[in-house]
Amino acid sequence: MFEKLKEKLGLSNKEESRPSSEEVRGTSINVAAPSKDFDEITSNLKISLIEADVALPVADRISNVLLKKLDDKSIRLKGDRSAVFKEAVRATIKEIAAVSPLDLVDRAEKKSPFVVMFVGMNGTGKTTSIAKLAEMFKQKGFYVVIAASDTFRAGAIEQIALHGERIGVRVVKHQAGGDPAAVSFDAVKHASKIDRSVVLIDTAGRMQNNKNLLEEMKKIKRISNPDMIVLTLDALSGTDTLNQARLFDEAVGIDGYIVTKIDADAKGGGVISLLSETKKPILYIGTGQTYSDFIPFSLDWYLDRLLN
Ligand SMILES: Nc1nc2c(ncn2[C@@H]2O[C@H](COP(=O)(O)OP(=O)(O)O)[C@@H](O)[C@H]2O)c(=O)[nH]1
Ligand SMILES: [Mg+2]
Repeated sequence: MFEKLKEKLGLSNKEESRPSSEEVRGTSINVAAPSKDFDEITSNLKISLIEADVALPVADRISNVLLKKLDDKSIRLKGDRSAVFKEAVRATIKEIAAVSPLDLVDRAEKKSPFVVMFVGMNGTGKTTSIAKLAEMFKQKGFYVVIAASDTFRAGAIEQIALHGERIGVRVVKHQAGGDPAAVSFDAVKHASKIDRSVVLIDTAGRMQNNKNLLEEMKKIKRISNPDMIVLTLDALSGTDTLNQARLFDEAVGIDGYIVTKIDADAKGGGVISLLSETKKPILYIGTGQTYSDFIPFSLDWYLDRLLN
């Protein structure tokens, strides 16, 4: 997924900027390129970022910070100049997208039952991510209960019940069309009797303008009193990622994200906007459809793929 941005950053074009072999043989050389060069580099970078789905204000911020970094000091380098710019770009994005990390397992160790409610648009991967987390928590020795609170979409209860059977965790469910808040209440009540328990609440996909569903989501929150609310976002939604994050945060308050389908051919910029504009952590990323295709998010890991 990262190839496009990498290419567009213009960092792969080493020919133009490579110092002569004589220069390279020296120890450390001072490039001191004229600042109009830097202007051009940063404005190219800004265009590339926007094309890679980074939101305009974020692309602006990145290119301004980069320009300042490059202007502030003459660049000393041994060898490949593009590597130096790459490092400057990496440091700039790290600075702008830095968010305090949040460890879900660590939180769960400290409170039982640890209740997490999942929200997100239809098809973004709530149910799949819950199954992946259920498997992970089970492997770590937690007692896992899933609340089948998507009572709205046809087949949703069966889908999560099947995951529960496969993984070997309890799924609390009512009839289709039933009250999703009541399901979450029962799941929390059941888990309260057991030490080191985790409750994962699946909910129905929300459409931006569906007021009933938004109200229902608020009711599940009120009744289940979750320790955390996690929003799932599809990496393929590009610039809409940020809109979704803001909408759900306004409605129920979001503590962190799971970004799914990183394995698909997304441009990758949405993640940078999301972090820098909301300053909330990405907890995990989904990298495929099987339970093990799930890894804790790290900005370094992400930037390695973006820039190397
Ligand atoms: N390739 C890929 N597909 C995923 C990932 N996460 C979820 N999916 C798929 O996305 C589709 C919708 O997922 P689902 O969990 O039902 O979404 P929900 O409507 O939010 O509950 C399913 O076909 C999943 O297998 C992921 O990380 N990578
Ligand atoms: Mg679902």
